[in-house]
Order: sequence, then C-alpha cells, then structure tokens
Amino acid sequence: MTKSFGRYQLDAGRPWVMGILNLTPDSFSDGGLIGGVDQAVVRAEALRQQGADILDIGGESTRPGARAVSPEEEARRVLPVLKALQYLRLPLSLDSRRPAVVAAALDIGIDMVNDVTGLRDPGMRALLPSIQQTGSTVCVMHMQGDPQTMQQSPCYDDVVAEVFGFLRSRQQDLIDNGFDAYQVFLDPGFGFGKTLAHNQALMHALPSLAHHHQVLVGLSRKSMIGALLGRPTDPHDRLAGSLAAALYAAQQGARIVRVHDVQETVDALRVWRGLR
Ligand code: HH2
Repeated sequence: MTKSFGRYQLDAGRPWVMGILNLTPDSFSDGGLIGGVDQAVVRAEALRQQGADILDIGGESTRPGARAVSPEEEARRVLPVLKALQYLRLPLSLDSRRPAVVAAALDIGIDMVNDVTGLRDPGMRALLPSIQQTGSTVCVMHMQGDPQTMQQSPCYDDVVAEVFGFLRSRQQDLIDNGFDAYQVFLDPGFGFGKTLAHNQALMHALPSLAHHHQVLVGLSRKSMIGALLGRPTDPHDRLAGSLAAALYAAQQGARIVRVHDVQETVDALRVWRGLR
C-alpha cells in the first residue's frame, strides 16, 4: 500500500527515511560539505541510491548559536539546487522559515515545507493556501526561543503537555486552513530549546502523539546523543548512537526519521522490521 507525499506516493508500510542535504557553510555536523549545485546533485543521487525516501534541503543552519542568514542568501543557496533536483523524481522537502524562500520554492516544486518555527510567521501563514494548493505537505516543529539563545536555559512546567499541546493546536489551525490531516507532520523539535531530560520525556511520550498524528523526528548526530554516550564533543562520533535513536523513534511510532547517515539508517530499519 502507498501513501501520498506531495507529488509522490511512498510505501505506507514502513517509516520513511529523510536524508539531510545541507547547503550551509556552518551546519553543526556537515557544514561546508557541499560547494555548489553539481556537488549537491552528486550527493542527492548518492542519498537516493542509499535508500532515502525524501531529501530535506536546507540553506540556513539552526544549530544553537547559529547566525541567521538573509532570505536572499538562503534563496541563492537552495533554489538552484531545488531546480536541479527535479529530475530525480524524489520527494523534496525545504527546511526553511522564510516565506519568500518558500514561495519561490513552491513555484519550482517541493513536497514538504519543513519550518522549524511551526508556520506561525504571518508571512508564512499568508502562504498557507498556496502551499495547500500545490499538494505539498508541511512539517510543524516545536522550538522554544530562537536558535541564537534556545539552549541557554530551556524551561517548561510540563514539557510533554506544552510541546504536544502546541503541535496539536498548530495541526488544528492547518486543518482549519484547508489542509488534510495526511498533509501535516508534527515534530517535537529535539534539541530546540530542550535539555536532555526534556528530550527524554518527549521521546518516552511519543506514542501518545504518534497514535493520532504523523510524526517526524530529527535526532541524528545531535548533542543529546553525545550526552547519552558521555562523549559530548564530536558530532561525527555519533553514528551508532544516532542509529539507536532512529530505531527507538520508529518503535515509538515516528513516520519519518530525519538523518545524515542514510545507508546505515535504512539498513538498521530493514533489520528492525525484519525481526519485529
Ligand atoms: N533539526 C535540524 C534542522 N532542521 N527540522 C526538523 N523538522 N526537525 C529537526 O529535528 C531538525 C530540522 C538541525 O539539524 P541539521 O540540519 O543537521 O543542522 P543545522 O541546523 O546546523 O544545519
């Protein structure tokens, strides 16, 4: 059985692997790897070969303390790559919080708007009818604060109630704006204004969200993996930890796992499913 995802159909019987394609000089684990459109195409083809179901293209780092880039600079990074990748016939997600960049990308063709600020910006809200009409999906992520300051002292009375409550109300707003439930993905935003204990509580409670909603989870190489390993420094030393996290997220009901290491995640999920 298949399920619609933007312009494409994906296998409904398993979690989907979203491969990260960062076109940034400063992303926390893969910044500066891709220098231009040709390199992006080579990387995208490799990710498809490795089994990525979706590519998530980003032109601005949102790591803690990251410097915001202008919409013009972000557009210069991502739009030519989105154009060049259309021939792949692979679902494309745009990781952007800038309405102008999203509007231009919709004209080129995308299958998900992945907005780490939860599609709340008035400019983004004004775009909702256009997004809906193209059939694109959206991912609403929760973040406390902004990337500059979010990890300084994250604080909640009840992190699960607050984060899941926010996501449910954003989903309702999108449904009220004409979206179908299958077009909306919810993401607790691991590491975005959260301590390790907050991330653990959200992960533990994930089934209560995933039971009624489509959930996207991004844990790959994040500092919470380093903290759990007791090796907080090098994001490249987190492959095994990231795979364990992806499998646990799938077990907890995640429909999409957003990862840097596509081949390894696809293999791990295959074995997990084969043994279940
Ligand atoms: N995490 C990052 C970026 N975008 N989008 C969603 N929906 N969920 C996430 O958890 C998420 C995201 C951060 O990871 P990365 O893109 O590798 O780093 P950077 O922001 O430094 O480019």
